[in-house]
Amino acid sequence: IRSQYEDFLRHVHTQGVFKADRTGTGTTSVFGYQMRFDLNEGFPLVTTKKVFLRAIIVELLWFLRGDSNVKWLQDNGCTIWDEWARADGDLGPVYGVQWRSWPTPDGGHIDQIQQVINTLKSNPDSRRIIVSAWNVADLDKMALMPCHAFFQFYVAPPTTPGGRGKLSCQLYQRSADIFLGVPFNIASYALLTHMVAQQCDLDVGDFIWTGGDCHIYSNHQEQVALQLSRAPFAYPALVIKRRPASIFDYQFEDFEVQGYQSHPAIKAPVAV
Ligand code: THF
Repeated sequence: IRSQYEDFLRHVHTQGVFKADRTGTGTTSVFGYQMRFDLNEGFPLVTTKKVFLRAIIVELLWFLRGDSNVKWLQDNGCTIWDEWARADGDLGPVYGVQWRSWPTPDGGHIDQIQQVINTLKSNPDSRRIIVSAWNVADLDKMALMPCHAFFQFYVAPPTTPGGRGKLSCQLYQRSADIFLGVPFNIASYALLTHMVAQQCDLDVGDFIWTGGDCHIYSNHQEQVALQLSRAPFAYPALVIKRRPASIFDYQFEDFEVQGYQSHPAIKAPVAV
């Protein structure tokens, strides 16, 4: 049984330094950390507290729509972005907008997700299979600057003739709310890796999570102590029940997680 997340939580809980932050909450923080999840060992949904996959799936589908208004999220029962939305529900040119329609200086738009799919199919050895949400020129128009900012795909070639390549993904997350956000972020990118692999006829490899400012908010300390007193269970399994026509055609009902055994949920306030 693997405990990459719990080891990370414990590391920052015990080794972190006190650091003030934008939200005024205060944190215990470590700069730089990496976790690796072999997606063949199971789906990396944290088990030491109950994590609600519904919000994670809905949020990922919302990114892939290129959407930046919380209305669609709310209509689908996901409220995790409400705190940051403006009166009309909009968040500015956040993740989905940059993923699907990064604006170019000549007035055009780049669909980074479609480009990733195309490159994985045509040139899987490429070292340029990257999506960036960190659009420097747009940062000041965003309700919140991207935390998970930059990710890269990598294909390990087949090991047998006629075999399938293995798709890995590495994320760089500049700012990581370890207790509330990171379990969501890990599951979200693991799910995306499975979806991209399915669309490109690849097997899954590793999801690698790399963090910049990795912090535990001061008002999450008790929750973290409780979580660290619990022993992890084995990871569940992800089943994708259908192969949609494109990476943009997945629906909530296409996903099922089987055998998710977890400890009870732990409530905590989110820093805004
Ligand atoms: N801001 C902060 N301070 N932390 C974050 O994790 C974070 N995000 C997104 C944007 N800003 C952030 C929003 N993502 C929850 C989970 C993810 C969020 C925001 C909030 C949350 O409260 N989770 C609870 C309840 C889940 C539910 O309602 O279903 C939990 O117990 O997990 C990270 O990218």
